[in-house]
Amino acid sequence: MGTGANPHAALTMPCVRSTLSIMSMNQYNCWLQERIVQKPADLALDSVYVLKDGVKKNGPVACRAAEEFRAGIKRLLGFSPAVYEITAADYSDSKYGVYLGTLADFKNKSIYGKQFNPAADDPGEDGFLIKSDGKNLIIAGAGETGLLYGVFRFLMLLGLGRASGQIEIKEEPASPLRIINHWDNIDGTVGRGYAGRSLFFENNNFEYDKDRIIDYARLLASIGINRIAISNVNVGKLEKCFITEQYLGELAKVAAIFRPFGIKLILSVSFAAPWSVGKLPTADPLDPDVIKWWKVQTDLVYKFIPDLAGYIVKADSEGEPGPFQYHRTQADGANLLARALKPHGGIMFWRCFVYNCQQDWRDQSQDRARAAYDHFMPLDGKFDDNVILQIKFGPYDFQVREPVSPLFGALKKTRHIMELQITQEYTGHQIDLCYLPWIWQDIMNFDTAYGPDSRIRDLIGKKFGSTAAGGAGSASIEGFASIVNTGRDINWTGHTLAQANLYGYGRIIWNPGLSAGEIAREWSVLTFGPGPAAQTVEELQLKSYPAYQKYNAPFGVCFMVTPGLHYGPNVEGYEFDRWGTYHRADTQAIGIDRTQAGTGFTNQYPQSNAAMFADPLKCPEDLILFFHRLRYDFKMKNSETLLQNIYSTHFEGYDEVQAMLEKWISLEGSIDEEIYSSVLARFKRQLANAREWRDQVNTYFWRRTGIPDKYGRKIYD
Ligand code: GCV
Repeated sequence: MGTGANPHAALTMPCVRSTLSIMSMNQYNCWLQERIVQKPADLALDSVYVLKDGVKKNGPVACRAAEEFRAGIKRLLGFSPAVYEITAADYSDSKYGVYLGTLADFKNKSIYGKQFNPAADDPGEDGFLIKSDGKNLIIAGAGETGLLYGVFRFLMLLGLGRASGQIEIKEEPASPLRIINHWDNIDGTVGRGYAGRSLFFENNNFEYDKDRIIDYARLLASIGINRIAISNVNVGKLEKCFITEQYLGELAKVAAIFRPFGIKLILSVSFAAPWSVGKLPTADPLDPDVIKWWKVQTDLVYKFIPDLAGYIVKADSEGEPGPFQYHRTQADGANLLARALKPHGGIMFWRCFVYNCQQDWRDQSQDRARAAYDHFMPLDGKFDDNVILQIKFGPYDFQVREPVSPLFGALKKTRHIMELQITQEYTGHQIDLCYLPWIWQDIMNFDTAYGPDSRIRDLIGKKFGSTAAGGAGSASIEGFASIVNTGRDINWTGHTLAQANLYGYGRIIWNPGLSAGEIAREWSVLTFGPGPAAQTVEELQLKSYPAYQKYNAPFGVCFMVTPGLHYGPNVEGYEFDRWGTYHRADTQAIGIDRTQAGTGFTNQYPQSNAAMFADPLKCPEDLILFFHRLRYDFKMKNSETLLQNIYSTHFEGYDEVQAMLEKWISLEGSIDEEIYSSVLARFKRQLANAREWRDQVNTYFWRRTGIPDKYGRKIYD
């Protein structure tokens, strides 16, 4: 929605990889630090065996995996192991050491006396096995990407001090699609970016530090990312031409950098391209010339990038063109592009962020929260089999707290993924600390209530249509896409502690059973090393989301944020605007009634969830104002009124930020100085922001109601 200037230009710290000081490297290396850890006593890590030609035959990702193993051991143990190529017969010799390969390489081989049985051991696509008897180590990928992920998992274990003794690990990612979306523009700006300028673009061109993009690909691969779109879904004038020869050569170079890391490119395209780029009189999806244009253009794209994963389109949304212009459906639009992609094995990622952004605030009959379901549910089954709908996790727009979109669990005949937002558009612009795995964990555990095993985490990754219609399998979520929080700042994410959000995204979509706490622990130790500092940082991460939620818009009411910019409070900023984001607070009550008696949004959920959300006594309290219009004297679970709870959460949120700042100050001298001072500067700004939220929100409600805080805390007139 709209665009806003970045309020923290003063905080940006751009960098070129080769010019970094050793200290800055601590910020730059994220969770892949160069830090000598304790070597597992008997593990023979100095000799690595790969099947002669095996790794090479397996492809560039396998070669990269072997190289990453070598470099990772150097990073963590300070020596480079020797890599030997051996023949199949040599396996039975059982030299002590590390064996890297794919399951096919190890088929029926006996390694250090153990028979390897790939059929029984097969971990599934992108999966791996790690086995160790305490002396030797085998890392076997289901395929070459699995090998790469297995290598990174072993290095993570080493970094965490968990790589000694017997190891028997079999892992495969829950989500087949693990996608990063950039909203970068060719002029170098980043849509909703808070970490400096684009990693890929500058001066209306592709302009990047190649070493840095390699490092970026490594970071992403180390957390399992396998797809990336590098440019904005709001497709600019020049970016529209990315599907032409003018830019395809450049895109192909970027694709080549990511390829050995198992990451494939997705291309953001404009639905109107046949008209705006191809100069046809129309972009109507049923027009034969338009159909032909997409086919010809897509054939050209695949000549340059044969393994392109597909296209992503934002259609009929916030000014982006789409099929509605031609009175066609979203399915007509998506299928048009899907058919051009089909011969190449490409996927059409079609976003469901379709809503009326020209609403009249006076009109109470429309409810933006209904839009995605209303537009897409009636089309279930009408999309081609290479269309994947990309659905924002909530019905609104990445708010601090929203219910999970009712499309999840409901769509049975259409492939789909969930969209998250790592970049902190509404969650503090990477000035405020806000640890997002906290909310993602809640999303994963949300029960869609479509029968047994229908929590979001249960629906992920099941083969599409693998169980009877209506069962969980047919409602499978094939993975996740997220708008990323990275840019040219030294530390990639502006706020060094926001690296945990990128790390956490990769980890939780790989394994949705991981808790926010486990992820915070891993990240803190990998980043700061084991010890009290890591423990403090872990604690801060875990406290940050609840604190942010408290000083933000209360109880799921959403959008009390500065319009356009989306940082800092503006209680009525969106109240009389066109975006459909109203809370309609008056002197007696606040919120939108989304029950049957109101907009009927609750009915988009299956019966039990609809009943839960529709009853203010059963509705989760942090969503109560999303679903209900309540009087200020409504009694909350703690027996205090809604109004009193609004006051209290805002006072508490501020106090919690102050306590976090003090905790951070306690780390002075025990962690990297640059990290310490840059994070300190951000905590100070966060405190100022929390103060503004606290006082503006509390004053607003005090002025509306004339009811004071029962504990007599200061509310300004
Ligand atoms: C890419 C929000 C943001 C927009 C973004 C849009 C989207 O509305 O404010 O900047 O545009 O989401 O997801 O398409």
